[in-house]
Amino acid sequence: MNTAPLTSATPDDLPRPSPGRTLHGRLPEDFLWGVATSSYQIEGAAAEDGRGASVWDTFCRVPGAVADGDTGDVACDHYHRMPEDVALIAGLGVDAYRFSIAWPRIQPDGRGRVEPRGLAFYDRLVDELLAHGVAPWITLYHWDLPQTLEDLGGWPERDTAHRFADYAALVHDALGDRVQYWTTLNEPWCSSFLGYAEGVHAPGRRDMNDALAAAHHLLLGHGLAAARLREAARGPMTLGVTLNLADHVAASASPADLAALRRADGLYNRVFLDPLLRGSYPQDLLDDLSGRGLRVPVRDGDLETISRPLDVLGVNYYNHHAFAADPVTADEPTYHAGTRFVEVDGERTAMGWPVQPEGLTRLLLRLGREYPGTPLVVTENGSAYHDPRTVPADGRVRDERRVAYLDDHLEALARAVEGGADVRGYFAWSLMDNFEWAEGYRSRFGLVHVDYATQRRTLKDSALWYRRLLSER
Ligand code: IFM
Repeated sequence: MNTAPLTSATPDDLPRPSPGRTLHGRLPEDFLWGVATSSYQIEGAAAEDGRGASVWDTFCRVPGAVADGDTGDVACDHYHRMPEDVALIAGLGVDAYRFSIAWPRIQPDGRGRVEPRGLAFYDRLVDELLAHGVAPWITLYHWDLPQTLEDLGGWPERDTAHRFADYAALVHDALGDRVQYWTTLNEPWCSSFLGYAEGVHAPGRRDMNDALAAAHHLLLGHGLAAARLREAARGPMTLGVTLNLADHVAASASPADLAALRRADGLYNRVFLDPLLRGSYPQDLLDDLSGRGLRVPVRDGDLETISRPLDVLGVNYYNHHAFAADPVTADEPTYHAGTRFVEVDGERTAMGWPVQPEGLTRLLLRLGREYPGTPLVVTENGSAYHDPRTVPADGRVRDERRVAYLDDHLEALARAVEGGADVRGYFAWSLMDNFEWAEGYRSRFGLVHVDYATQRRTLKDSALWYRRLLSER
């Protein structure tokens, strides 16, 4: 166990003043504050207690797929350090902790046989959180599809949606007596388009029709799982789905660039928002796709299943892009056909992502305007930097750019609330440095520094700043 002091900093040393006094009065009284992680990014223990392989275990072994050949085999070793990590979370003063369940720990083959040791881990985690006064916020799927299901066709196969609903019901049977907050999917855009069209995330396939089928079956899986959870609910339940959404802009006001923006928005935001919140796919998107020989495999009744009311829409916001028309690729059956990114000036994070807090205000206001009636929670927001691998000798990780990023985005959120957006909570991404998918361990998103050689955790200045902000409520 880590017995070293978690930091040497004092509140007075922190870079920016806490926005607590100016922020809290502008947010709802019961605003929920949290930090977030996901299973494969932090747990490690990849081959322990009967856990099956996931698509990410396989993908990490593909030469060149992940930076530096990194894997999640050990990650933050959270599986073995869970009580210490829960104490850390509670020490920040958050109301809730958003984490995901690894499907292959619960059903090593993605169907049938249940692994009790996997369920027992999450059972202990939930109890530990509750004992510390922190509400568990469960995400059922944050990208670790059991490899056996991928071998049977993965998300492009309709059956995977039914297997997901069975798995969701199993997890709810075990934890539903103590957990109020349930998210079915995290960022289905990444699972479908990065995983099956662009091939840069697991399972690394490149076929746009497969990606569209995956997107639809993820949505169907959400709807089927949500129905099972509602039926089984034994107490108050807050049920939702989390999307990564962006406030994209056009590179110019030309009709061609505006059309590129419409297409980009369709395949990034509206492809999920419309089926979930309006019960239909956007017609302009379907027309664009069919013009390129592409289709979404919708069957009768699917959209009713997908569009049952949500208690909350989770919004993950990091940045947005400017889009211009690209006539050269216009007819290709690919994800980016007819559009291209245009570089925008300004600050960037270690991921190369532009820093655009104003986009969060616009996005939240747009959701309230165009998809009214569903409360919003920002379920992820944060920034990666090349923080040092080891903590400097004075014990301080001075991540002032992350503090500024959080401060500016919280101000942007408060402005959206003042403008009428119904935003009920905010989760910083991420609790601690972790496995950043295809980027491996290079980019650090944590409020808490992890020294991967020793697994020592150290609160960065951003963690202290967040803790002070929450203590000022
Ligand atoms: O680390 C990821 C997370 O798993 C999903 N949302 C975006 C984060 C940063 O890339």
